[in-house]
Amino acid sequence: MNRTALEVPGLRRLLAPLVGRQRLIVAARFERHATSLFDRLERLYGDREDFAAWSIDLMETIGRLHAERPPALLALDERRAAEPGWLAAQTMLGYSAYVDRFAGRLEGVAERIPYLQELGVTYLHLLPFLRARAGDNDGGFAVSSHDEVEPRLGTMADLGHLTEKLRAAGISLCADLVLNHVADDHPWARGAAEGNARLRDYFLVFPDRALPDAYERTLDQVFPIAAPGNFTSAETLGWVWTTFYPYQWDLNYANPQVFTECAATLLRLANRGVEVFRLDATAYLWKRLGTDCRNQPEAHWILQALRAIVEIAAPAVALKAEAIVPTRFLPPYLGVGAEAAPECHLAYHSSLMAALWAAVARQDARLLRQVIAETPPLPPGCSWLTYIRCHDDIGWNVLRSDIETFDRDAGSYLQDVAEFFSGARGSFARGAAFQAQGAAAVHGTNGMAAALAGLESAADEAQRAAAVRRLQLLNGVILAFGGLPVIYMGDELALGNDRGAANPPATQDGRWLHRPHLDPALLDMRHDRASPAGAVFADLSRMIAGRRGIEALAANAPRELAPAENRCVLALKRGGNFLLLGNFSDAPVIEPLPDGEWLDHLSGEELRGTARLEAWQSLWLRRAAASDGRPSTSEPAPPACP
Ligand code: OTU
Repeated sequence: MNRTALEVPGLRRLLAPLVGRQRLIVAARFERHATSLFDRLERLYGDREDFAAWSIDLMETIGRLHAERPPALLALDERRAAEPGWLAAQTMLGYSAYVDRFAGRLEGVAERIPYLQELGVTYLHLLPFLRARAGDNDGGFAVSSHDEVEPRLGTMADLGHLTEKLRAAGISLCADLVLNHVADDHPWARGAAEGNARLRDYFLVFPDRALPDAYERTLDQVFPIAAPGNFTSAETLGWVWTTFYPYQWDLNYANPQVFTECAATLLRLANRGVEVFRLDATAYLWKRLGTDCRNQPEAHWILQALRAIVEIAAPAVALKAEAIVPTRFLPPYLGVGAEAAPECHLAYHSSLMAALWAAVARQDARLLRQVIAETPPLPPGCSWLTYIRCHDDIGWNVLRSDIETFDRDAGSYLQDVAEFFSGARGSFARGAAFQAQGAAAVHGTNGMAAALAGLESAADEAQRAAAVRRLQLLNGVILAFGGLPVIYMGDELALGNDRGAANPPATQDGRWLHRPHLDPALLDMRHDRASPAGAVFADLSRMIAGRRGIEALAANAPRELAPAENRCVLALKRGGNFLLLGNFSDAPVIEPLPDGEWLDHLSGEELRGTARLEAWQSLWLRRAAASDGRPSTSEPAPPACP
């Protein structure tokens, strides 16, 4: 197929519904992105007979949806095109919440905008709010309609009003695009089950167990106890691919119509004012026999094609990869690597998140240093999403290969960490193991940050203060690391576990332990520094405000590990004049400082020569004078216990 031959009719169909200046603008964008778009589409679907007709229809769909884009968003498209680095700025701060748990309904979220502004939030991720499956629905990740808001939470009109208000407040809305699967009661799944052959081809359906068994030989399991296996028997269809819960049917991206549906869903929501899409479970989009069916090249081509479409039709939009995989698999999602092309703007750094907690459990920062050393610099405009908690469990297995660089027995290492957070051996943590039965199994850990950091078990003032310092230490790293830090709702107020969701059987979803409602009493306490809620809120607010003024903390500014003498210390340099020191241990330590005068941004204290770090204390040091006498290294420093 001659590519240019398709681009010409494609462009014509794309522009057909557009007039005036918008026609010229879109034509210019097409000029820049069409080659990569058609290249990826051809790689994916070029050997199909209907490829030419399909790809031209896709252009028509894109043009039609662009024609519906409201003027305010067209203006935003132009603004963003002029500031491609917006997500990487150190002024960006994220917040993630379930609509109902945060504010009841979408209208309630709008009422909480002043609170978000007080915290400094510029990016709000609302967990899935589209119509979800009746009954169990994985917290909304089983979507039944892409064109309706879940009635409990509001309406499409409410969504439009909310995005308008958020935009006016300088807050970008991030929404989930659950592109890997739909609910079994979505019209596509219903149609397939009722015998519609066109819709059956939207799913991965097998008449018997032959192929499912062959695939299973190399597949992992996301919910090994609550949802074992990757296939579900559906009466009229046979076996349907279901990576997650049996009621979440994986979509068949080998069918180009599925790609069109996905692109159209994205553009329709973008026209409602969604500015960032959290592309759920991106690693799983393409299946290949004999592999773990994650991170396949085709999954990247799909994302690259979506990116090109966004560049043409809604360039204000940013894409975020939710790929919970070891760090070495992440760069391609951000357009880094041999065969890479622009793909997502953001990617979750789940290894950093898990390694932070592992450092707390082991009182040892070596794994954390290893993960940071392995984190490559990103192209301009891209950013890591840094976080300490989210609505999911802390998945430990992403860390295996990093642990193996210094400890052959990654299994025992992680087992030790997971046990620690479940409260074993007198630990201060009050979390729970997720999808792991028996002492040897390692999967994930549930629990709110405050409970994991020791607030729930704290019996006296000293223990409470230690827990608050642990939270400040962890939050300090995600704020200073160089990325878009996202606070999980309630963590800013040391909100604890949802006690009503404690101790469910492993066959149920234990993640509800850390999905509590925002407690209005804690909100009221936020300015009372004597309360844990107020102390955490004050620490966080101080760091957020400080960060805003430090350009060296932007995502694209240089990051480097500095040597640390104590194994429990993380020393992270941002440029020549900013040094984060964090003590991941319950004993005070002395760390030598690089030459010169240093000023702790958090306490205002002046330091020279050495720094004494109390248990779990962190310092944000800024150089008072110039010149850095001390060499830095990206090697993990040698162990030397306090
Ligand atoms: C994502 O998660 C969501 O964040 C989960 O809440 C959903 O259950 C899931 O997709 C299905 O939609 O593997 O790469 O706790 O880390 O399920 C995506 C396990 C995922 C999650 C995992 C995850």
